[in-house]
Amino acid sequence: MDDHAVGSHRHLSRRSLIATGALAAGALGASAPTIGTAFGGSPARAAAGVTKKITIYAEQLPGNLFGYGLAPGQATVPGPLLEMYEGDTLEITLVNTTNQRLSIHPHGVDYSTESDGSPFNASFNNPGETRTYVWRSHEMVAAAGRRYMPGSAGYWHYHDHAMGTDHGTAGVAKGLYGALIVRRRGDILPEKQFTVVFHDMMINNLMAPATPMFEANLGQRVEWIAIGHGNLFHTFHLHAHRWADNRTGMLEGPSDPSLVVDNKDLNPGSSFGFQVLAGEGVGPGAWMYHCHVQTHSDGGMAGIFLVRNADGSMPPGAEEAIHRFQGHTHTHGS
Ligand SMILES: [Cu+2]
Repeated sequence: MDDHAVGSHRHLSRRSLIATGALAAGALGASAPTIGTAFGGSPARAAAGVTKKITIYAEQLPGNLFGYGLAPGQATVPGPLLEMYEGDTLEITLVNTTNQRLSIHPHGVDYSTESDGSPFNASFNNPGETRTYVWRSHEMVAAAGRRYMPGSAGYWHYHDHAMGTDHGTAGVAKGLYGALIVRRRGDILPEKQFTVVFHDMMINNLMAPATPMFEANLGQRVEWIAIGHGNLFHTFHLHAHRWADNRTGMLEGPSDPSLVVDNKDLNPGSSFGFQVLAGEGVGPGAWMYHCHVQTHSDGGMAGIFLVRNADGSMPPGAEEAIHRFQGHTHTHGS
């Protein structure tokens, strides 16, 4: 994820973070040291407060779709998975190669009205126009007593907010969306990452059996980022795996009270993420992920999580299950 770093500097000093915290807690007169750096010696290797500059190309795709890509001709649905560490700034030069008004609007991070990506704030790209959007992030800040102001860390997402309507309804419908992860230093990094967007009756704008098949080898640490869009309410279910319903999906100790789930609401505009060890406790196989609204799963909102053997070979029964899935007739729910 640092591949795109062009220049880096400390955009926000420790001092200014403290000042920000002091402002937030000012009325209560609390001192406000940041605690985000208390996790020293983390496996995550980014320096504090770097600015990463990337260029994103918005392009029209076959099938009346639109996508974001990190290079010309490489737009995809969903768009590229963007990552940053708390404290980092992402400076995005969005090149609009299309004949449509569009933008890029993030969830979860900090931005000015100029980077809002909404026509409401006159923040969008006209057809053919290039515009820069700046997404900032910050670490958790101690407030009064035992309280903390949340940092930016989370499984977030970004999407168009200008095509078709002032809410980007046409852009979202046509594929202008993607995942955004803000990590806390010390977070465990995954070996594989899957972005799953439940959008109307589709997954990543596809319906079964054309929906994505995600693959991992037994024991690999895989990270799922689930995003909801459109006009329907969904529930995301993953077979044979479970996660803690918190920021990371992992428990922080034996007394961590986080609820452990294998099914979670995934409604328009919401997102969550988690990591699992592929096939942990259940073994390899072709496992299903799907929307658990029955008319939606019947209607094509299902896909395969193929957990291969640790050596990458196919486990018994998996080929047959995949074949069964591909031959399966889905009725279209309304
Ligand atoms: Cu659904």
